[in-house]
Order: sequence, then C-alpha cells, then structure tokens
Amino acid sequence: MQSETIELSNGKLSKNMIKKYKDDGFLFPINIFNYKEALNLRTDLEKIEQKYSKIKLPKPLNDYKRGPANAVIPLVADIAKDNRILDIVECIIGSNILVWAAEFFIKEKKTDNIVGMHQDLTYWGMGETSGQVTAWLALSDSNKNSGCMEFVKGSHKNKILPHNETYSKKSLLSRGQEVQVRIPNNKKISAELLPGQMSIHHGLMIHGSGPNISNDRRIGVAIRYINPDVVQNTKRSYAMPVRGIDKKGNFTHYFAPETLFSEFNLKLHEEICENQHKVTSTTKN
Ligand SMILES: O=C(O)CCC(=O)C(=O)O
Repeated sequence: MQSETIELSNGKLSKNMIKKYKDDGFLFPINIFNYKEALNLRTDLEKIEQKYSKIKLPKPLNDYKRGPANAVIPLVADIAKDNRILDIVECIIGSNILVWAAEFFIKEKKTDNIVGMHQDLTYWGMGETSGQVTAWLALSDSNKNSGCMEFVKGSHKNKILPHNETYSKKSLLSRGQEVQVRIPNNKKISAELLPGQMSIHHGLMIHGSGPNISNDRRIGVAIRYINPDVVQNTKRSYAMPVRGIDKKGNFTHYFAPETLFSEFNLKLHEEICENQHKVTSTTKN
C-alpha cells in the first residue's frame, strides 16, 4: 500500500514535515511531476538510449547516465533545475543550492541488480554534513516488486559507519559498498513511488534496494544537492549552481549543457569524474 502523499503548502514543506525529515532522515512520497510529464521524461530518456545504442561515445552510454549525468545530458540538468524540486530542497538545505551530481539509477525488468545498504556520505569526502540532501525522482513505478529504495528510520543520526567494498557484480554502486552492520528486514521502510513522485534522504541515511522482479524497468533520477557551505576533500570539486548565490567558492561552477554530449561537456564530465575518484573516503573499513 502506498504511503500518504506529503502535503505541500505553496509547493513547500510544512514545519511538521521538515521536523519529520530531521527526525526520520527521509520523506516520501512527494508529488512533483504529473503522470504525463513523468512519462514524457521517460520517453525522452528512452529516445536517447535508442539513439546512442548506435552512436559511439568515448565511454559506454551507461557511464554517462551515472555520476554527473547533468553535465552531459540536458534532460537531467533540466530535471535538477526544476523549481518544484528546488522549493522542497530549499526547505532542507537553505536557499543557496548547487547540484553536485544528478544520475539515473535504472534496474531493467526481471534483473537481480541491487543496491546494498549504505550511507552516501561515506565515499563523497564531504564529512558528516547536513548540507547535502538527495532527491530521488521516479520515472516509472518504484515499488517492492521493482526494487524501490528502502530506508532505515533515524539511521542518519549515526556517524559514518564502516562499510565493506564487495565489488559485487549485482551492485549498482561502483564498489558494491555495504554498511558492515546487518539490517533486519523489519527495519527497512519501502519508499514506494509512482512515476513523477519523489523521496528525499539525508546523506547519512542507511538505504539500499532489492532486485526488480517486475515486468517493467525501474527508472529513478537521483539528484545530489548541496549548499555552498559544504566542503569536499579533493583538489578540485565541481558543482552546478541552480538557485541563490554561492559566496563560499568551495566548488568550481559549471552550467547545464545546451546540447546532448557536446565535445566540451564530454570533456567536462571526464574531468569531474577524474576529480571525484580522487576523493578520500571519510572512514576506513
Ligand atoms: O536507486 C536505488 O535503488 C538506490 C539509489 C541510492 O542509493 C541513492 O540515490 O543514494
């Protein structure tokens, strides 16, 4: 059964809902796009997938759908800049907002890809900041059958916990990372979403997702928002400003691409990825 939709007032979260996010570490389902808009976004993505199954890019298409996809795919940057999402994000991290990365998390129908239970901030070199929040937007049904995200209520109140790097082929995460504590199934809350709905979660939230046993793809866009106070421990960090101003200058700014996979943006994507790989994880296992 779907959870009750989060009520918005003028597109913003109420004080009670902000408190709930602070207490629980997540909120869902939040209505963002209507069904038709979500379907159009999915169709646009699938047209790109079809076109670039025949056209060669420097790296496989899947690599560009992950990491900072917003640096090379205008569709992703447009989603990340959408005011309806930013109005929610502003309630959590304030009115000056940057996108650190926006990426697709896709599970093909009837596949056993999973995401092990983990905390995002473990590998991002941003410490234990509350100035980061992820908005996860569904472009298809995301439910228990299709492998929706699962959250552990209140787990963001932990520090960064030790993780194992399993490098499992089934994992959608680059190193198959998994928190070392075993999470009983009855502690996992399924974030079921309809197309166009969104969840938000704190960077320290323990979360993951199971396989897709449904007959459809499970398509999500995860957008990593930060405020300008966030500092990343790399030589050079990149982010796309989307609202307000950045007086801190902790991130090199880049802007939404005008065209799909332009030479300039492909190079930028490579540069951002290279620098992100240099991040030292915050905890040692
Ligand atoms: O899409 C999923 O199943 C997991 C996504 C995730 O781990 C995240 O957005 O932080």
